[in-house]
Parts: sequence; structure tokens; C-alpha cells
Amino acid sequence: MAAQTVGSGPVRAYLGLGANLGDRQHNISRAVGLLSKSVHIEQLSSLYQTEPAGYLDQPLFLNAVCLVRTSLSPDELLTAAKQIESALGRTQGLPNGPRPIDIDILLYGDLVIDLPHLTIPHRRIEERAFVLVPLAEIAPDLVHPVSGRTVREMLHRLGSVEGVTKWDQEASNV
Ligand code: PH2
Ligand code: MG
Ligand code: MG
Repeated sequence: MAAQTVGSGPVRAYLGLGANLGDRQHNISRAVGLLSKSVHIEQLSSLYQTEPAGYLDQPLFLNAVCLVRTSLSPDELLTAAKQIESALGRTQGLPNGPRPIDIDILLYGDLVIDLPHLTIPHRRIEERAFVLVPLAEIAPDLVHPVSGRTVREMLHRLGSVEGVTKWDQEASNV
């Protein structure tokens, strides 16, 4: 596969979506709807219900991963994500605390940047089953540009996917 570099046309980026306040499923689908106004949505994983990681005393999350194709720069994509978070009622809360929606840039082509406000690839991909499980569903062979590991390998190394279960969208649509 050809390496992707910034400045050579649209780039594939993987976004992590998470919600644990309000109507979580609705928040995720609204976020995807709003994202589709500024980027091309190529794939969306299933939703997974996940136990909170980091700060444990908060409601269960729904998580998903979305593959988009975009000509937005990483900063523009971050701005778009933050605007959608605000539109869905996110206010500044505790780091790792509860939120109606969180949109994280996980990967942006093969780009590697480490800035105070934006680190790509996302720092915690390899330690988070709630990211790796949905990512493995849509992109098992995707390679992490720093470690060189595929998503499948990262998930295997993580070992446990405890606390991450597929969410039955139909059953919750009553
Ligand atoms: N996001 C966090 C912290 N902890 N836990 C789960 N299960 N899902 C998340 O999306 C999540 C989290 C910080 O963004
Ligand atoms: Mg996050
Ligand atoms: Mg975030």
C-alpha cells in the first residue's frame, strides 16, 4: 500500500467516538451525521458497550470507530471534531470524565505528530480495548506508523478485551 503523506490529496483518518451521558447511541449517530458534512465517511464500526477506563466511577460508554476520507488538515479535523462535541453539549469536564460525546483522532494517514494540543497517532491506542476492538473490526491489517504493528497484533498483545461487548443496536431501539 502506498504511504500517505499530507499534501497529496485526501487522507484516510480513523476517529474514535465515545459517549457515556444522555442518549449515547443517538449522540454517536448525530456525531457521525455532523461529521459527514465536512468529511467523507467510509466506514463505521459496530457500537460497543465498554467499561470506563481511567476514571472508573462513571457510566458505561458506547464506543465506535469511524474511517473517514478527508482533505482537512489534522488541525482542521480537530477543530471540526471539537465543534461537533460542543454542538452535542460537551462542556469542559474532568479529563477522562463523563461526556455526551468524545471524538478523537486516532490515526491520520501515516502522519506522526506530537504537539501540545494534538498527538497523532493517539497516545493510548495500544492500551485501550475500547479503541482496538472496534478498530480491528474495520481495519485489522492497518499498521501503526510508529510501532509498525497491525491492529490485530496490538489487540493480541493487549490480551484482555474484558469489559468490551458488542452493543445490540436493534434491541435498544425499542
Ligand atoms: N474515554 C476516555 C476515558 N475512558 N473509557 C471508555 N470505556 N471509553 C472511552 O471512550 C473513554 C474511556 C477519555 O477520552
Ligand atoms: Mg478520548
Ligand atoms: Mg477527546
